[in-house]
Amino acid sequence: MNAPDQHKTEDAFHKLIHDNSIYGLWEIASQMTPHPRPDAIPHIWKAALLESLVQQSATAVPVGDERRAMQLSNPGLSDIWATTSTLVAAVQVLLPGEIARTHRHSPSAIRFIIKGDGAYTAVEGEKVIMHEGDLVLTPNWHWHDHGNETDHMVVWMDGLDVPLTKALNSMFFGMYQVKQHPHDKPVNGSQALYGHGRLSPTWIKESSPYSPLMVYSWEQTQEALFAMRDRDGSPFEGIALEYTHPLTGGPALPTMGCQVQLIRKGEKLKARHVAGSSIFHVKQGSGRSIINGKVFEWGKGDIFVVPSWALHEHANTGAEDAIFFSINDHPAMKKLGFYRELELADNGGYQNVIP
Ligand code: GTQ
Ligand code: FE2
Repeated sequence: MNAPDQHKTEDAFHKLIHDNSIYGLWEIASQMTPHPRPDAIPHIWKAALLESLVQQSATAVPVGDERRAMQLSNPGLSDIWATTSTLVAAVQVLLPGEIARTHRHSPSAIRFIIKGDGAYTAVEGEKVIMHEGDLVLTPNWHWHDHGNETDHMVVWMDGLDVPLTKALNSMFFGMYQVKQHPHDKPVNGSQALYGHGRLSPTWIKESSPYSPLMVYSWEQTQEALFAMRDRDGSPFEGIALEYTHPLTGGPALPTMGCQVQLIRKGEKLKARHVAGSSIFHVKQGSGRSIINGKVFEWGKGDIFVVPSWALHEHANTGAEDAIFFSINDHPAMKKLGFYRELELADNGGYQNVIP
């Protein structure tokens, strides 16, 4: 058989298999990339932009059935409801007197309070009072509503594992029958029970995959960070602390990790890859991160993304200590056996940190 005839036969064969919803491995094997090549790109949303949008949103959009939450959409992803392939972050605004009605969903959610004290998220009817720098949890399928009974605007960053939930075809959502679930539990009750570090109530037997502590106060977080300020910390992350489940020591939520990190004045951290994505909020300070070769200058209030496997390094170039709050998909990645870290070695080659 001569070559042209053979190719004709192969083309016919390809058409035949494609018409029957079949593809050859030889046609698609390049998708087995040597390492992750996410469509999500490194990106930063600057505080000046976010603050201006926050102010404008107050008059431009009411809190209707949906919350006034501006979802940060990764420019590289075709799915607009995604900041990374697994997580979405948003900036939410609640004005004095407003109530965001009670609902629940299978994605887990966190709030990190950016501006304003005294508003609340009620989780299963338990009011959790929010202060700047606090981390508030809304575990998967828990009824929640938000309210602002203060005289000032409150702003927070939301983080949810929406894209992960969608990828796993696990999205469930429901509205509560009435606007607000009865607030019939002690205010900040979870903090009274679980907010005392290593001291846990013995009479409560149940443990859940999510943390029973609904708020991690900034006061405690800051105290912990600065108590460790003189330690070496991580060469990649500085003084980095994970918010943990008080009963298990595991992550606060089963899918989404939350962490805070102190990058000291003058500190320059090392570069590495992580299989898993993160979204950072700059709580204070200023500096520079290089993500996949691109320089991102950051300052207070900025939000930026490190997609999976992007080579990234952070440096504090400012005049004060810098603090990041971040969310990541590492708990999900670890449970599924996908989590990896890879450090760039001094010789320019690679060296495994976690093989
Ligand atoms: O405040 O409950 O940014 O359900 C996205 C979905 C916030 C919320 C978001 C939500 C919420
Ligand atoms: Fe929600």
